[in-house]
Amino acid sequence: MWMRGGTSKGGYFLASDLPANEDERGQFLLGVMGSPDPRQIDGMGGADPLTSKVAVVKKSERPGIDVDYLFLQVFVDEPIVTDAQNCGNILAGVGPFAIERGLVEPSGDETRVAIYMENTGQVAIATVETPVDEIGRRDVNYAGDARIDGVPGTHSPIPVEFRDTAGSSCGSLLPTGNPFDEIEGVRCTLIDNGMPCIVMKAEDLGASGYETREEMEAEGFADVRAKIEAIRLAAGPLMNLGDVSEKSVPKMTLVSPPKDGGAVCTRSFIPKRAHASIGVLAAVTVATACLVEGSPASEVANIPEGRKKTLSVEHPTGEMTCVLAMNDSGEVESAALLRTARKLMEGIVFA
Ligand code: NQM
Repeated sequence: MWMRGGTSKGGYFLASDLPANEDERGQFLLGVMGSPDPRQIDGMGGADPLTSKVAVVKKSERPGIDVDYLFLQVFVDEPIVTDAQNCGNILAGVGPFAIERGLVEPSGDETRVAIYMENTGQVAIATVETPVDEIGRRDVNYAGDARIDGVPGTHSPIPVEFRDTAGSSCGSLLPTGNPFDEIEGVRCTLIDNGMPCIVMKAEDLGASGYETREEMEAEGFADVRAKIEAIRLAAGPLMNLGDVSEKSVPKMTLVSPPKDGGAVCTRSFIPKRAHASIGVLAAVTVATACLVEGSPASEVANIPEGRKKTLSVEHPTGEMTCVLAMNDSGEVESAALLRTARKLMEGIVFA
């Protein structure tokens, strides 16, 4: 099934429909997407990392969990398929897909789907609208009034809740134990609250932080991009990620003061191409960086009072609202976001 999940798009497969061998599965998915090729002309990929994504889903045998979800990033212009990162946008389509494929029985007008995210070993709960249709069956409803920036129109809401995401890939929230480290002369917060990210002040890199995606990918920004990549390669081992030269993590986010009444303004690289908006777990992680005392992000962010904080993370095409709940020690305990998803096509794909 091809679906849009949040602000990403990709192929959703039953695990049983894919080769069990990892190398064969990788080769198959490269063929499906048409990679490596900057235009992905011979495949389904959209010549953009945000549209060259795969969800592999199966019924879960874990107690209290409905389905297991493995996310795979198919690189556009390199022959790489990696499970080294999670994806909270593609996650938004997993609940509807699982119900459509009969892995989860709809249980009322709303069905809560407990999803084990295999990439990071954590759980997300997605709530999917499943009203009774005109022939008396409960079915996924995709139409509705929910709007997310980066996607035209409105769709049915899919609230997604995450718990215990700290250290998902790096072992701890702040893998170096510091609110910031200085790398290549730039103060950087190395942080993982669901997605390994490096958060830096845009001004420290000579950027405004309000560039468009096109400006960030233009020749005039090449020096900034080179600096960002040098920081990323140096930080990988410090974040317990090893050599990250062929990995899609850590993600790189420049932060600046909010411009549209939000909490913080962001510009992200994932990690080499500029993001059109911001990843879901990346937004949770960057919002968390704003709450770390002494971090560069905390210097530019506008943080509301209270234990339940609604933080609007501004990005190049709008904003993403994260609701972060804090525990007694002031740590982020859970995060909730609103996403939408839509079924685009189902059928047989050829590699
Ligand atoms: O951070 C893109 C996206 C993502 C990841 C990327 C994501 C997340 O926007 O949870 O969703 O960072 O490669 O789909």
